[in-house]
Amino acid sequence: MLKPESNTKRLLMNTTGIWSLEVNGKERPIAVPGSWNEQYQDLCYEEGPFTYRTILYVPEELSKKHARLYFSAVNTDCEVYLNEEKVGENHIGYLPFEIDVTGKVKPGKNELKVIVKNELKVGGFPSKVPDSGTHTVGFFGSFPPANFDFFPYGGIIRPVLVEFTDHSRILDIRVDTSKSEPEKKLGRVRVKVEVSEEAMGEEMKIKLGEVEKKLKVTDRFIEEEFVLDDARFWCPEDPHLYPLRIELEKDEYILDVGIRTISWDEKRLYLNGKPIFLKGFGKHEEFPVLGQGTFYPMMVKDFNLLKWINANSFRTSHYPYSEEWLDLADRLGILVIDEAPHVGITRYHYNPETQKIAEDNVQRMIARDKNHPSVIMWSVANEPESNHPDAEGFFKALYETAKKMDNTRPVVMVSMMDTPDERTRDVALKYFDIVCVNRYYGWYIYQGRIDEGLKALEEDMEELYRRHKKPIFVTEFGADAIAGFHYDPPQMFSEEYQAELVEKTINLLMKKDYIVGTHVWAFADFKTPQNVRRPILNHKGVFTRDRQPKLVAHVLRRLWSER
Ligand code: GCB
Repeated sequence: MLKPESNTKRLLMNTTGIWSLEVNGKERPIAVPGSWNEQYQDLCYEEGPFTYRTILYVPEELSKKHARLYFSAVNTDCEVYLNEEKVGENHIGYLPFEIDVTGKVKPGKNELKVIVKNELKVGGFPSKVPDSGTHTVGFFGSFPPANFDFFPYGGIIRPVLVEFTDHSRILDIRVDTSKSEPEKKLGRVRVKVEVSEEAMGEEMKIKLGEVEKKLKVTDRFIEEEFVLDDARFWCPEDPHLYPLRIELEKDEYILDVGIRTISWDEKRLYLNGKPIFLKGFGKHEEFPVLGQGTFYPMMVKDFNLLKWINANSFRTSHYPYSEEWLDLADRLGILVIDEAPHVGITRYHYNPETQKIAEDNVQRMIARDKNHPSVIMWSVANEPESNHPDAEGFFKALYETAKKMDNTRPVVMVSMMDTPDERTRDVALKYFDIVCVNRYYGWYIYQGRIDEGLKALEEDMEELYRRHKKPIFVTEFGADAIAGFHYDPPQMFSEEYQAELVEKTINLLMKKDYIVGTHVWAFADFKTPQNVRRPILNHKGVFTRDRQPKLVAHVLRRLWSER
């Protein structure tokens, strides 16, 4: 599935703006994209279902075209109606879905209606704390009872677009540069194009940079290879993109291509054949008032701050972000670990039906993001209950699904298990290409004792490497600091404590030759469900929620400029 685009042969209608929301039979305005929870106090904790409505005015000539309704993401369950006819439904958040509405859009006025529900469910997505009713304090007493540590925002969170094209059109493009030979500066770009039945017999032009190929479409799947001598390889220092243009008589699609390879061995991760160390963050796509709605100024600001702080990567914890994040990452040379919307997975997910849904989600994430050079790794989940015996088959299947879709990138699962404590033995981690773990020494364990915590962390890492003999990526570590809280000697929740913990942890981990990355949790403070551990926000941000630096930001900027 291709992201809709506006070009000389495609027309995009964007419905961004004020829609109408029906709550208990009454209409009120609602912004799309956005989450309902932050636009109205009385809807803060509501799961819906609520009914969204907007009007689309369609010119006569467009109503004869091929029409694709594209929802960039809706959280979570939704039914879509066009002029009172049900045209589609979707049941996972953070991923796009499309509905073919050719012949269903009338010339003139059309009503688009979307019924949205964002219900936390035990064993579902989004996941609910299994036995929340029995606990009153701590993480398990959270309200809303999300089985994860960020606010469960609902609504039409990303743009809704209508794309009009000719019936003879390009359906999908896949670019693979993995057979390139960076040491010889030889770029090999395989381009696979899928077209509609109506395009058969037409002429197609495929142009990469200055090289153009012409061919006759005799199959719905077309494959071509471009070999570039003296290619400019995409990398953080030189994120060069070659424009790829696919043209049919009445359709075209333009895509930026970065030529790069990614590989790994027992100890290291390589970009274009050279070892790379991942410096960066886990983060969230959320902001006051918007909730989880797509927000372009925040993206630009975050990339600006990633560059300022000398980071080279981030993980889209704990769900795929708006597509523009990846466009910007391609353009600015930031590496991305792309994560499926699988957070808070427990034993209640380990059944064939949910496994099928999870496999589908992984496929949809890869289908959406496969062509981005910035995406260097797929993460199939964050912190599942992976010490449960039934996790093994479930995650093995997710690994295989991802590999079948794309065997050019490492596939990982982010685990909080597999510590020296036998009870945490991870039954699934062994299937994955790189060992990704979240560790909170000096915070949740060894509270207030950074140095003792670090000794334990070192033993943990050494044992982990001995067991797995694979590169280790510490995908989370960190400490809460409430901006403006200071204490000497450093105490938990002070800016000094966070800065000391982060600096000492990085200094320790960077000495280990099997560690390929350290991601601080988190890039910025973010809103969570209510519980005694969270004063409205999770305060592990290196930046505040409005993107101002804490003390640790200056420390990281220095540390990451030195190595
Ligand atoms: C984790 C989770 C992340 C939390 C973080 C924390 O391990 O992956 O979602 O926000 O810990 O701060 O507790």
